[in-house]
Amino acid sequence: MKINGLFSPRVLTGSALLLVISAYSNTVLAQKAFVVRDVATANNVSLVVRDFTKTMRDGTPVPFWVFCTGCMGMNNTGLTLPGPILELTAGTPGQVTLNMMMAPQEDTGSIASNAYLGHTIHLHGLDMDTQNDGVPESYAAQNSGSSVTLREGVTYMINPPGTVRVDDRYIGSHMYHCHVHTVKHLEMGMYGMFIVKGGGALAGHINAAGPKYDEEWNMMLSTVDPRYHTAAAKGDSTIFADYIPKYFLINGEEGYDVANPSNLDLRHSVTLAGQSKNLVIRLMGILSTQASFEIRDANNVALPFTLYNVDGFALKTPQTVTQVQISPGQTKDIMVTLTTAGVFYPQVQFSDLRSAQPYPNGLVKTELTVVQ
Ligand SMILES: [Cu+2]
Repeated sequence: MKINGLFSPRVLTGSALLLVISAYSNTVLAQKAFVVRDVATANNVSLVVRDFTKTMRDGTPVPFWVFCTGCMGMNNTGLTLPGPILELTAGTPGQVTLNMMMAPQEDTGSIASNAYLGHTIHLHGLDMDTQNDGVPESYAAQNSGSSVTLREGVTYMINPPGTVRVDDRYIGSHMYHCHVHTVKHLEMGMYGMFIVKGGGALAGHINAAGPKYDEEWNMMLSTVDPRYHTAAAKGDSTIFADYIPKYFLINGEEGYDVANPSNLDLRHSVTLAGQSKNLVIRLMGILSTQASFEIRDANNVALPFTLYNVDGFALKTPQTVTQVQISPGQTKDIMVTLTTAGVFYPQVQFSDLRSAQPYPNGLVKTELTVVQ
């Protein structure tokens, strides 16, 4: 499904799934049609894994493996990188099933004898018990030394009947990703956002103690080393000995184009309607580099915002800053209060994990338009 025009969230209610339509632009330069991404509640959702070739801005096709909710059977439309956003209301039961039918594999052979085969879902940040944590090594330790069952696809139970682990403390942004041969499968795109939201009186709050927000914008930061995406990059290949990222992504998009500053691929619009508006930006780092986030105005001045959550948990004391760092595996939820009309540039500078040197092509800009 596609819609045209500026960000326009709509809510559709279905029988089992709540689909929220959010907007992302695609990488086609000539047309700015937005790609629509599904948000599924994690109360009962089934995911499959599909091949997905993305043409990068420089024309290079890069193969990915992505999670998909609506791709049962031969229906492979609606593939996105990252996969669908999973949302769960704190304290409610959740079931996330990985259906392995037609899933692309890293290698060939028997899943029983090749540890690099199969896929899992690790609910990063939710402190799951071992049976539901999607980590082959710890699963094998509890299951006669074998992780085959796990890697063949299972149902992950969050807050199973009689048990509540993911409660109001978890309101914030988490992630999910495959944990089989993570160095390969993560890079291939097997990740998505997992957002825990408050229910009842906490609906629309940034965390259990924090304020309400009016608008939300989720940003998943990732990086791509195309060498990892080749067929030769499998098993214990020496390709994995180093990591040389070539593409830097927010929500699977390359954003700001240094060669063409007027081209912006990620946009969000907020209408004030005579009031100030609180915009929460959830930053999720599934990246293999370091990253720093800022919001700059048209004069390149960094705006202050408040950091409320780190790794999906509330800070005791929120911090007002002009920059936050996002490390691999980290999430940070910030809130900015918008009071005046204008165009602003939330942006991420990716930098080398070891040397801390910014990558010259590692500035990814988005555009926030605030209208009265
Ligand atoms: Cu996998």
